[in-house]
Amino acid sequence: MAMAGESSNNNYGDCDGKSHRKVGLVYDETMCKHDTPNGEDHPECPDRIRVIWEKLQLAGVSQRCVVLGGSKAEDKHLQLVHTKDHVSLVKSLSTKKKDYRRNRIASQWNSIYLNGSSSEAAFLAAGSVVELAEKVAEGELDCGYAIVRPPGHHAEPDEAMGFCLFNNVAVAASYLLDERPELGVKKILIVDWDVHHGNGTQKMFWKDPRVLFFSVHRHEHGGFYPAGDDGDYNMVGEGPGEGFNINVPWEQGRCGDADYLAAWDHILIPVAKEFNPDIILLSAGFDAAIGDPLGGCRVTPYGYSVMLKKLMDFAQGKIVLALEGGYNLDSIAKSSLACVQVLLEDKPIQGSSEAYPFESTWRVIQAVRKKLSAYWPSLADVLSSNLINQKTPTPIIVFSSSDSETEDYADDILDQMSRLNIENHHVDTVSTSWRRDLSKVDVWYASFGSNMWKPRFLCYIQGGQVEGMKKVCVGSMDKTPPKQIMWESFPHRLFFGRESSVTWGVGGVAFINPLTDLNDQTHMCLYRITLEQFNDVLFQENGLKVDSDSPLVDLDTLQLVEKKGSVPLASGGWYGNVVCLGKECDVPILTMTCTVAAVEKFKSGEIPLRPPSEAYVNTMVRGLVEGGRLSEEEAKAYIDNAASKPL
Ligand code: X5A
Ligand code: ZN
Repeated sequence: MAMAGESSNNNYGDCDGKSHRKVGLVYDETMCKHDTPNGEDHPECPDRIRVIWEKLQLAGVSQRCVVLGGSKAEDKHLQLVHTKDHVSLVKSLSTKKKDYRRNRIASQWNSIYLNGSSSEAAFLAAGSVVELAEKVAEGELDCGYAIVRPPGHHAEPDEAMGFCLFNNVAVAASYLLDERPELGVKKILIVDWDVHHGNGTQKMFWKDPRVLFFSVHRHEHGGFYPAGDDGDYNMVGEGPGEGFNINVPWEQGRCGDADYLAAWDHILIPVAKEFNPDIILLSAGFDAAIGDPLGGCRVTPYGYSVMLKKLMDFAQGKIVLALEGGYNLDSIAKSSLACVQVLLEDKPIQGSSEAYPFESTWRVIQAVRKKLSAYWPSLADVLSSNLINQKTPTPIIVFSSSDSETEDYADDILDQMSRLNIENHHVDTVSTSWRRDLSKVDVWYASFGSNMWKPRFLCYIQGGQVEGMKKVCVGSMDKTPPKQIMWESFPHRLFFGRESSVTWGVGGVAFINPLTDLNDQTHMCLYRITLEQFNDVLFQENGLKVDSDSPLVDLDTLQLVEKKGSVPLASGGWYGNVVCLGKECDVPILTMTCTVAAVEKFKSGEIPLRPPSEAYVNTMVRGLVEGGRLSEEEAKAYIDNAASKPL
């Protein structure tokens, strides 16, 4: 069993005489035994809680906490939120000795694996949160952190899902309210900062005004796990529980400290003041942390510590953290340490965040405030435009720093830029006519290859070079950044062909079949740019110079593309076919790919299909992940699939 338990102490007054808070920690090695049945890798792995525990020990903070071993949940407590059937099914898993029977049960749930120790771990995880919450409610401890697994917040009354078997936090909340009325806990605030929506917890307290459930999560209009509308901000609870369920559904990935703290300052904190909880339970998943492979967000340990600190102003600091998700071992260990240091109140929080929230963040926050202001008057004020107009600046172009030839490249850029200026001058006096006309027309450029990564695409507009690129781009004559960016999927087949490219070296580049196929979906990042800029992108994509006297796509060609769907260009080149994918806000969506004839040659093998190079894949994955379209896992699988399926 644990090296925990024995190191328990009550040394919460520090040697400097300052009184510190009595912080409980639960850790029990037994919960590491829950694992995949055949030793396959899985992000929800035993090392998650081990690395957290080791970090707290190495930092010397666990020694200053009251350490508790795990304790098993009682059936009757689990049944406060789960059905009898669900509790006995999970209990039976340990006695069903055959793996195949457990595998069959697991396969009937969504994202669940089971082994012979899963049941024991699940009972310990739930029981440990109950025990810790009880001690905090009684006042024996001031606050605490239960380092438990399997996680809990996806588990529904009659269903395990999303790596969760029992809803640990929900069981603890119901236990305090229903089984221990003498403790005087009448109102509980549950905060769920796991990157996923706490669908299970929401269900369990849907009609219950004693529990205010607040979940902030990546939602992407229902596309992010757990998919659907449950995590929408319109889901406010029902009956007596109406207004006591608050969802903050991010529309995109990459959210960081600024976004989370904005949700705290403009939603959670004002509501918490009005609700005035007797205790706070925190579904503390660390999968919104920077570096998490599933979350794609960017919260730093500093961000977590500020969020936690702000919550400690309520319920006289009675707060219980329970681990939920979090899959980057280093990130979860550091974030956990930052949180425990806040619980101990041993030193001021160090750090800073410089960015502003995303535009989409303000949109979400305003929508939530509007919807919830019917129940929480403090949300009724309109946010000042000074506040919501603070935006994160466009990321600067990243130059390769690991490359030994950096200096040559720098020279190269200077060289090309200066030539560009001369040409600019020349263009101004001689052949500006097409540029002037086309600069007045907007198009959406739909990218499906490396241009999905914004810094890479910006090289075609502003000039420059990013990690992995072999050459410097001169950019467009008009260096204005895209006016708008959005993501969409189109029913075209993505594939990779050609032996190598000038930009990425050996390996295929991305094409789409210009013909639609309703069985296929290609993710595309759409940039709203001028038709002049689109021509400069086309020039560069096809290896041509940007100082041409005539455009590849003029106003007549644009009309033709809109009418016919696609038009091959005189330039030839790999991307010698301009395709119109439709319209958005009355602006045509254009992309560039090969011709239908070339697709036939790819099919017959006359032109080879080729998987993309590593640098190219990495750039596409970065685009999909940083653009908030897919998780890293999903992005890799998506590209892998396109690169390996026969045409
Ligand atoms: C607890 C948690 C995530 C499930 C993701 C399934 N679950 N694809 O983070
Ligand atoms: Zn999660």
